[in-house]
Amino acid sequence: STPSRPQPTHPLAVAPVTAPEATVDGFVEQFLRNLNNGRGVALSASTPNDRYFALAATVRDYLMARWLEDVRRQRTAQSKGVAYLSAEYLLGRQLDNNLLATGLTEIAGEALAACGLDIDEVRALEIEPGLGNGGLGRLAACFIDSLATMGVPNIGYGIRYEYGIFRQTFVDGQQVEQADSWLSLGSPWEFPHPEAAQTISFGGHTETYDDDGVVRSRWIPAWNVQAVPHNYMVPGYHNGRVNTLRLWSAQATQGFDLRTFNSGDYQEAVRAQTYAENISKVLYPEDSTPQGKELRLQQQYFFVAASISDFVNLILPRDFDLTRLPERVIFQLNDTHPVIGVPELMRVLVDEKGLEWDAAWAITRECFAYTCHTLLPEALEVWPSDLLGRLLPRHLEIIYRINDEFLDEVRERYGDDEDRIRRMSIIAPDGAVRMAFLATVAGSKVNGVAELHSQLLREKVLPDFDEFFPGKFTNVTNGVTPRRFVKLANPGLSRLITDTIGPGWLTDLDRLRELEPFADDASFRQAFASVKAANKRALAKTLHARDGFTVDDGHMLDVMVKRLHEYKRQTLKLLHIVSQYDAIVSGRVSPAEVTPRTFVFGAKAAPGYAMAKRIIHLINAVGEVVNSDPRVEGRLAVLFPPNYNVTLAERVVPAADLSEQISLAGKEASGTGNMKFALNGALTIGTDDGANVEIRQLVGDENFFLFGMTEPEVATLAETGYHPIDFVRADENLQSALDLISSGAFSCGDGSVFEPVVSNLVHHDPFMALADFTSYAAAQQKVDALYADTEAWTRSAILNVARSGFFSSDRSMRDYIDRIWHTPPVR
Ligand code: 73E
Repeated sequence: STPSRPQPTHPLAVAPVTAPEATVDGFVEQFLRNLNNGRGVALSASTPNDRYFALAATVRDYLMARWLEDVRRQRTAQSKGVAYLSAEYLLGRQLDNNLLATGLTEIAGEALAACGLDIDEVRALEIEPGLGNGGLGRLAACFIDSLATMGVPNIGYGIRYEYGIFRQTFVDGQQVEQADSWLSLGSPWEFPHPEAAQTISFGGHTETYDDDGVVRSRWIPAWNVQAVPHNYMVPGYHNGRVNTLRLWSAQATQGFDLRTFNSGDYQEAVRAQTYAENISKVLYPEDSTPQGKELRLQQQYFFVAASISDFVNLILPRDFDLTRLPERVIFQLNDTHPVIGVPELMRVLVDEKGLEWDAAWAITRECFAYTCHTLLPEALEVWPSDLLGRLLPRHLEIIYRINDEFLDEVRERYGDDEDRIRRMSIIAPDGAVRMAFLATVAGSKVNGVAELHSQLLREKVLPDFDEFFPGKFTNVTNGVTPRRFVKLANPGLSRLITDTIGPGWLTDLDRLRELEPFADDASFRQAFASVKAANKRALAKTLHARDGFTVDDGHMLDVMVKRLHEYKRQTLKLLHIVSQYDAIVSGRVSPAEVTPRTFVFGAKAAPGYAMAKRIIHLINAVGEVVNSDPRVEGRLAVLFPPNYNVTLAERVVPAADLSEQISLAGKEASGTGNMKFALNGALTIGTDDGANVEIRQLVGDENFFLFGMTEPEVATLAETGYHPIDFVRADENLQSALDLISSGAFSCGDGSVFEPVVSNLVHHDPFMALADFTSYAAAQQKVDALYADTEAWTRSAILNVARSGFFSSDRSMRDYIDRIWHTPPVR
């Protein structure tokens, strides 16, 4: 039943919602009101958590009027919006970002000071919502920031995991995972609406029935759960716009079974509830690997079905003509995780709304677009048909029909080319459903995330589809939000930029080009270098407080932060560190000849990825030995702060001198850390992979340290047969670095500890780290040479900043709008 609409008579009740006054007094008043009325405490009796909540609530209050207005506008306007479907949003802390968006940072600081509080202490209490694994989830967060800032109507849909990405600790150098109970103290940023829950069904069977002479199919599900929306504000930067992020939480349809409970079987009484609520319990801690788990498919369907129903049944007007759905929405599929939405929209249109199959298919094909984020063939999701059929029987039927009709079209075009039909079938020979194929057939567009990636996607992963669907494939190179990753993370650089080129660049990042001439200005270089030095000191302070580390002032900061994966090649970096250490301790070079460097690693390994965990152990072991060996004379240090996350990234990125982007060419789809570093004035040492290619093109060869095989060279080597041992024999530094590890130098003399890592490299080396070692070491020598010339280095660093404006996620959003979404131009 529809709730009755209120009929207000009081003038206040019909007036638009207003924000508190944007003054220190106004802020203090609102803050105290939130503390007293919201938390039920007096200032004098408040805990730090009370203050954090009251501060967050106050910032929210300033955004509320705009949010309500934007929600209203987006409902009444008949314009097309973007519904971004993503299983991950790696948001980072909200307080600072929302203060920045509202322009209240200074007022809030003064207001809290007037209450006798230090805003920095309050701010430090925020636990970031780690609802993502890495780049893919962080990209989604950057995109919704950009859309709000550009004033593009958008709703982000995802899952409110009760536990986000695990908290990483090290015990004896080994990764130990802890649950990320980010909600244990509550979350001040979310608005739960249990009354607006959607019912999501699973299991059961299908049956056919006669609908006025037409045979139709319907789904008789076996069980269901409630999807409870939790709304988050997504404020634009200084534009008064606020979009919505809607994350779904699973709740049991019925609470617990009272009769069973009273009979004494407590566990049985809550079994169904526990089962249902497990769906949104925890984020899968995988990155770039498929996870063929039933619960994961449940999660995917759960949030996608809730989101589609939300849009179709609640956001659209009741009498909306669904044949016009493509005029109102584009569902952007963030990788294959939400692709089950394709058969779900078909089911809604055909089974629930009574549309004809062909009409529904025409609508569906226009309403979806698919972004692929990987090239690793093993990372393309497939669902065994028995699993899919058990959990979602009607969807499997729909997928079969989509596939049958698609393969008919293929036959029509190519005749009985059975080989091609087998290659292109959405259903694999073993019966599994290939979700990337389904997304490609259904999507109006398919995009990769960097030029090289999109090219390889077309040529190597989906060539038959590229031929079959001319014009369907496109590229949108990733980007990052400069609000969080320049302005918030690097206030010193931001101030220097504004002092130099004036304001406005933060929403028009190409304007960084105006910094170019200042690369030749000695006083600007000096100011730039002192910002970098201050950022390094700030990082040193953070790492000292957080992990007890000391960072030497004079060191180059050489940083590799990203998920631990063999294709990213943390081992390549590590072998180079070991070889430098080896050169010192064996007396081949004196410490004085070595450029003082601190190597910073940050990386989580998927809990089930044994090799990745061993590599983490090895990095820590090498650090322990190198850092304490007096023969090194403090010239080299290896720091591996645990639990790298967005909050730490905001400290590490602005402090870095050198950015390590050293994946095997053809494996890293794009990378986005690479962009963050370049924008903050780090130079990149990198392969010709992912977005590195575009970074190098833009910043110029002379401001980028390129090394390693190109993708075609990698392909040729793989074809002709790769024998890592040949490369070991050809480089004695490499040989002795490997020998040193094998000798037990980093494992108390016990060579067996890291033997699996060494033998995997020497005998298999699936990502060809050894083949690129010599070239990598040579590039590192060039790094040392340039670093020795402080002025030249700073000049290059400035040019990296000036030429990286392209990597704003605002530009990515413009490209999506132009090439894929065709949403109306931004006002
Ligand atoms: O190259 C990155 C890319 O920059 C890629 O590895 C990453 O997405 C980033 C953003 O486009 C990515 N993550 C995943 N696949 N590609 C993934 C796969 C399964 C689960 C979680 C994440």
